[in-house]
Amino acid sequence: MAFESLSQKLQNALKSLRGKGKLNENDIENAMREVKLVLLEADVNFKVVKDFIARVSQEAKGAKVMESLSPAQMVIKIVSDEMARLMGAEEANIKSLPLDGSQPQAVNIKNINFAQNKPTVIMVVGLQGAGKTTTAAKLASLFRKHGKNPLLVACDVYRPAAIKQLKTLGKQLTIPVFSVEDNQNAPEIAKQSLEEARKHANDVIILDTAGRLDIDEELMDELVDIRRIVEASEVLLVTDSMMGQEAVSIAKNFDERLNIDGIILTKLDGDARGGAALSLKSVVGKPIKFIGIGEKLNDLEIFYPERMAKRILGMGDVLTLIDKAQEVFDEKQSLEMQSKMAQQRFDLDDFLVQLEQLQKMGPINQLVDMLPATFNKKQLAVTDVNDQKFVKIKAIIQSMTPKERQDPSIINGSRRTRIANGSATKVQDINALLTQFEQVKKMVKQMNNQNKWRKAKW
Ligand SMILES: Nc1nc2c(ncn2[C@@H]2O[C@H](COP(=O)(O)OP(=O)(O)OP(=O)(O)O)[C@@H](O)[C@H]2O)c(=O)[nH]1
Ligand SMILES: [Mg+2]
Repeated sequence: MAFESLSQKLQNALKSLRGKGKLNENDIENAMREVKLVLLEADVNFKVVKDFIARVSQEAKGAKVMESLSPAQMVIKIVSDEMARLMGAEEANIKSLPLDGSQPQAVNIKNINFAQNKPTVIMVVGLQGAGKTTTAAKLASLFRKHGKNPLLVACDVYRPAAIKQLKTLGKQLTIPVFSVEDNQNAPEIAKQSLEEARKHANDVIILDTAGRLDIDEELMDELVDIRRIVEASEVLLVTDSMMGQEAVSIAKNFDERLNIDGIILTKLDGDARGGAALSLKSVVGKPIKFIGIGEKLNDLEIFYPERMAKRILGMGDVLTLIDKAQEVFDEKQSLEMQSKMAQQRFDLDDFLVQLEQLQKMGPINQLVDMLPATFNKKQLAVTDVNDQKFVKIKAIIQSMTPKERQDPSIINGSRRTRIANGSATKVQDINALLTQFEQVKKMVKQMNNQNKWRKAKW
């Protein structure tokens, strides 16, 4: 997951506080000294660390914490809140999903300034190889999921390969790409794209711009020109999280010239240390709006500071998990499933549907990282099936009679042999599948209970 080492070390640094009935100032100072080292090691800006430690220490030494029954928990909460603040929580970029179980609004990307009565123009800028082109395509796909009709525009005119790359991505997504061959005037292409968008009723225009190895005046002038001509609603800087403090100074530079609106931090699936994410907001003053978490076109998440802080501290990020589930799971189907679960009627057909949907949510290890450390993560491993295994499971279930699928308890020895023969598998495979089914049944029940509890709490 993102920031794995930072996450591990921070949790270790705070571990010493656990199990203590009461905390004194010394305990807190010792823990904070460790937290400070961990943050510096993660390449967080020195001044940012200093202020952070001062704020957390002051709050943690307050009477409320010292006298509370679970002081360690309270300190961890303070660290989490302050970390969220570092990453921009104060602005509450985006409203979270409704917690009462109601469906979110069609467009909940509240961190984007969508223009009224005209297409919203979003400029994607950044240095070479930061991930601009990929991110432009990912953004288009995300906006479409939220009911928009995007147009991608190739403004990186210096390399023919750049235009081709964007076109290929557009094709994969079936999202239109506007380009003008043999024209090296990026501002003019940007201008023409407004007309194109009007013609095709595109309400969001995403401009993929050229990168350079270093900040250079010529590029900045061009970007300033484009921004002015198209009256961009959003200038989003794409920057590589692996670059640490370097990413922060790049952002500062871009902001001084272009007055950026936000930052998209890419490659968080790599082993970035966390320094960029934790310093950007304080140093540059602009929020991180999205994060790139992989090379695939749906590997882009809206950035929620609170959720990220919780993930880093091992407190889980159940909300993102629910977001992902909502993208994949058909609502009606989910409700049906829930009612079946409640009545203990979850059968093997449902099991197959669940497995299929879980697979669509992404790799299991990405999901496991979002669960609180207290969750029995081993249980989830039973749902970790690759395509090959899935085909086998499907064949087995399809070789059962409807009655067997509804009530697997009737599947005795001779039925097992028949099913194995019918699906070209072994009796052991049938046994394994039935055990797995029982485990998933238990897990879904546990999740359901947690869900009920969550709804009741809020
Ligand atoms: N792992 C990972 N790779 C990413 C991510 N975002 C982009 N990449 C990869 O980074 C490489 C560069 O991405 P591009 O989108 O071409 O970068 P660019 O900024 O447009 O590059 P130039 O146009 O050459 O300036 C590609 O191989 C992408 O697949 C991410 O979030 N995670
Ligand atoms: Mg590019």
